[in-house]
Amino acid sequence: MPKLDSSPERASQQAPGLGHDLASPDFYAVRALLTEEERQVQETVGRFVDERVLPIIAECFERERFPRELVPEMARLGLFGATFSDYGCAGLSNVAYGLIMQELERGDSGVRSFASVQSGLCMFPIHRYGSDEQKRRWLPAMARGEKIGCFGLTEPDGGSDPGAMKTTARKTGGDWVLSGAKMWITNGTIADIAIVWAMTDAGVRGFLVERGMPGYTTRDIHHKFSLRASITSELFFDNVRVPEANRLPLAEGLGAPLSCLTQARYGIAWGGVGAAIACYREALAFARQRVLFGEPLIHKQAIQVRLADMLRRITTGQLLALQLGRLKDAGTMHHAQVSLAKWNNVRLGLDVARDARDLLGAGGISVECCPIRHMLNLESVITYEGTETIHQLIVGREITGVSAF
Ligand code: TGC
Ligand code: FAD
Repeated sequence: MPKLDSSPERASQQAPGLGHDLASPDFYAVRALLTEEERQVQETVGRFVDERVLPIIAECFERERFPRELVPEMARLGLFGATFSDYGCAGLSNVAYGLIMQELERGDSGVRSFASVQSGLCMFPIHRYGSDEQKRRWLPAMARGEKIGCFGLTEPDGGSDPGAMKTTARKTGGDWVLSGAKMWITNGTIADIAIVWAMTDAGVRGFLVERGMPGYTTRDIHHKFSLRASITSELFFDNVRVPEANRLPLAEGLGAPLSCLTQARYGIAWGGVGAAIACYREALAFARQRVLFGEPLIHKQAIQVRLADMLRRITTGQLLALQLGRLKDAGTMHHAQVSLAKWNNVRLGLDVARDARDLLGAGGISVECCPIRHMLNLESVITYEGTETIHQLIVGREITGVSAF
């Protein structure tokens, strides 16, 4: 069998075979399809996750604490707004951005969520739909991690149908007056700026609501069994006066917030693979060392079938994400392709996490083992950014031409 990676660190973990690489399974030599820069980005972020995220994340999850101390470090690595080449951003390819998301989610979905929201849901709409002044004011500070953003689309009465939103913005004089509430908002209570989508007489519009504006309040949602290392909040708007200068001038209609979702869903499609890799690695390491019925578990056919099935899912997810990234870099990606990838790769992450949890036996219910944390996190990931059903219906609409929502 070919040796996949000759670095001494990796080689020390290798036994013969293609799927054994504990550092990162690469059964179809996907790494060879990356550019040198993309490989370097993956290695750098992978090191950050190994050295800075993994040592603290179980404690964060248990204590319901977002590791905010990591934000400046992520900024220094250029992880925020990484695909933009202006305003102090790194100017990376979409594939490199995807690999960042994969590595972060190998650490924890909550850490990837923070980066997704900052980049895909906040910096993206300012970059795409904002005025020059809004871009100059917010983007460099957000790239440096000095200003944090959140994205308010979902409302208490339902998230799948954002076109039915009840939050309104009325024009009075030169200003807008926002009324309503948003729910399940990542980063809400720590955000300096909220990208808020509201219904106006002319349809959906986007507003930059700043912390401290009179009538704007936020509150954390507690008692979550999922994404415990991520902040999830409610936003309330009690007649908040927002100047016209804080409206995103180029955002017109529901297509604008939906285009932001495309960015975040793209990152999640890579992230699901990262979570699966973390679980697979732990299951494989356990199966190698756990001796039952006189021999390590890897000698058992049923265990090999389960490991093979995990690797099959991861490998198909890697190839899907990479081709999606190449389409995005070529400018030809369609949002329905993102839906299929988000659906497939989060589902595979959840399935691998659940099976790895079981393979670890009783120990698998401990927070010290990563699969149960990933499994619980992925219950959020499969719901947010469009539920699995919504993505199935988006693909169904592409096949049939019939909207069945
Ligand atoms: P529909 O008629 O399909 O679309 C209205 C207009 O928007 C266009 N469009 C898109 N454009 C870009 N990207 C997309 N993904 C787009 N989807 C649709 C569409 O072409 C149309 O344009 P035009 O010019 O013809 O007007 O609208 P609909 O009301 O039928 O809705 C369709 C549906 C159900 C797919 C949509 O509402 C939907 O995606 N619902 C799910 C909502 C959702 O995903 N919410 C996520 C909230 S944010 C979040 O969860 C953050 S988690 C953060 C973290 O990582 O922590
Ligand atoms: P609903 O829309 O009420 O759906 C309920 C059920 O009905 C689901 O199973 C759904 O699949 C099903 N369903 C819906 N429509 C149909 C249909 N037509 N046919 C068949 N079945 C259907 N939102 C933000 O705006 N910003 C954020 O930062 C954000 N962060 C989040 C963080 C977390 C941890 C979580 C859990 C959610 C977050 N969300 C955020 C909200 C998320 O986007 C919504 O939860 C999601 O869009 C689903 O909306 P809902 O929860 O209201 O479910």
